[in-house]
Amino acid sequence: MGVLTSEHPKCMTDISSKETILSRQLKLIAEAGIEEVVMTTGYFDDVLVNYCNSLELPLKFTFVNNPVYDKTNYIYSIWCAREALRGEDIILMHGDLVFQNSVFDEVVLSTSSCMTVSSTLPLPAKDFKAVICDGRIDKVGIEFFDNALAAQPLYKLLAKDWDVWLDAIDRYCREGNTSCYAENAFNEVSSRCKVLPLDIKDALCAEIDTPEDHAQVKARLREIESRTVYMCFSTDILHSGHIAIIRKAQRLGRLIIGVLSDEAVASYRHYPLIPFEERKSLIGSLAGVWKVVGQNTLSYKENLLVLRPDYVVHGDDWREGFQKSIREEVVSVLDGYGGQLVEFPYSSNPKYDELEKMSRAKLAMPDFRRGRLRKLIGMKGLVTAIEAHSGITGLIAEKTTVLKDGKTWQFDAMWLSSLCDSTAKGKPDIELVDMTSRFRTIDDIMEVTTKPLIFDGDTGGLAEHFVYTVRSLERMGVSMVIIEDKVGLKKNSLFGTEVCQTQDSIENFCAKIAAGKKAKKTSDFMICARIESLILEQGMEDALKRAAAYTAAGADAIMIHSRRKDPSEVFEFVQKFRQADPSTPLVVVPTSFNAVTEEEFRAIGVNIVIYANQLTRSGFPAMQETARTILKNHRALEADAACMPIKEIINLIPEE
Ligand code: SPV
Ligand code: MG
Repeated sequence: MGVLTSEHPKCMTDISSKETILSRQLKLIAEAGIEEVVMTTGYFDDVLVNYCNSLELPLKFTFVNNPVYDKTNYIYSIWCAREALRGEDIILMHGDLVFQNSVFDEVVLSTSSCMTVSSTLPLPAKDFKAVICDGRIDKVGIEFFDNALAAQPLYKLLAKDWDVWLDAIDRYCREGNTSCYAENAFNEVSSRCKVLPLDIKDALCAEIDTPEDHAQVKARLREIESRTVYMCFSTDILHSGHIAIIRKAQRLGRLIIGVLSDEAVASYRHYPLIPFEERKSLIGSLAGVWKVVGQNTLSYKENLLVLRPDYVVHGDDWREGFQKSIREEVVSVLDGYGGQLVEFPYSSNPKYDELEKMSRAKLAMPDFRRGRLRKLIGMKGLVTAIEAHSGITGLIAEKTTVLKDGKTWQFDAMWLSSLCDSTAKGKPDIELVDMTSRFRTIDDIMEVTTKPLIFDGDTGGLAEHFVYTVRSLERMGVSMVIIEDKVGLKKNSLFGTEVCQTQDSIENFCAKIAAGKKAKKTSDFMICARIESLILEQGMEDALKRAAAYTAAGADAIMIHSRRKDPSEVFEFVQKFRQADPSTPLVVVPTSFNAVTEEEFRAIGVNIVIYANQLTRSGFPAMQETARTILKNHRALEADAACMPIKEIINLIPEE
């Protein structure tokens, strides 16, 4: 090695601008959580000791000097250190060995004793080769060529195997055989210590013996360390499991983390507790993260094609479930440019499940839940809500997800319909079910869900009463109340003009809105004015006039209702309203005009689509049919096919 080693031992040779062979080895050892290092020294003993201490790594060193290092081989150095080594599982390595992180990780994680070998490298003329017999290492030396693989002196040795080898070293040295390799002693006892070959193929694990080796290893290390690794993070509660996977991923190269957008997180999990920008800066400040970027969709494709990382890292849990198709797409994109997927075993941890539960619980709290509807509108442009009138329908709204076109779909919010709440209680939808009872339904739903709730406030009652309703709803964490501009005995709008219904005056209704606005305590809570002009056949002009007046009175949103199958009057209203008012959120309830898709509504400027009664309307006939079947047959057998199995119904709602 000439001038490179004229002032220090070979292991202190630089292999990059910031590392020597030894500092790199010791850093990897410390990162793997190993605490004790036994180092045999010889040449420049004091330089080496001072150097190791100057690195300030969390390692406890035991230095053992071989006083006759120039006359013996490393078998004797090990013998000198035998007392410090006996009875322990150890990693054994030569001081001039350079290996990439993943090689060391594999050695450390090996559950049996092993030696690194390569099935792809040509057999070296002068260096170690290992003879493999019955799947284990039989002989190690430079002289073996048959049944042999290139091998490097990097071992994991379990105490039971190592002690056998150490005894053989002991025997050798006592007999004066101190100029051979320690492996000569191993070869005599290999049948009694089971060391398996660990095939590292083309990965870097090389000794530096010459200036040429040195230049080559430096260049390979530079290439390896400039590799990039990509991971996607959606979490807003960072725990030690995340840190552990970041640590592992960064060992493969420069770690880029794609932080999932709020919208993408909300589409498959729940609304993030911490907004995107904050999650991004939090993750970007973690040690070992080279770069953070946004990931706008659950699909990795867009980012992978731009960043072309050498590796994508993920837990192996995504091989099943809704992430399976995302994984398949990642594999195919990586195949396209020669990238590699690295999957770490996923183990669910009750501690982390508990944290996830706590964050869900937080989402359900009034202050967290209330503002989420406004945020979702801002984020998505168009949000969907489905009817809920009980705990169980709330759970359906909360948990139903559909995987389609590689995306996960779920409802954004819940609609506590007066029609369905009344129907569930066997009562007509005429404001007969009083607020106390309606609040109980809110409680039932809130208790088992986290999504925002839109409350159907009917007419809102007298303005003097409405202010109290607003405060109660706001306190409970409801996001929006919708009140309709009718007075007197309210009937369901879908009756239209078939029954007697009276529309409120603009002045009166504006006063009610203004009173509600004054009563509310947070900017999160929204009061939506519902216009019944089209239902009551008062014409488009009236509807638009009212919309302008209601927004001027402070309405946070406008709902336009219609009971026509043909959506043209709703479309006309939305388009005309949007010309005058580009921002006030617009709500529709497409019960009659149900052929219109969400995308069509979005395109004309609608912000909330409410599926107001479909769960009640589908559940009721199913129950009625089951009752009839039992009556007809005088037993329940025939009804069973339409029923959910008992086991499923009792498991439907897990106990907390
Ligand atoms: C409800 O669901 O109670 C509504 C919407 O108010 S509608 O029934 O269409 O009037
Ligand atoms: Mg209603």
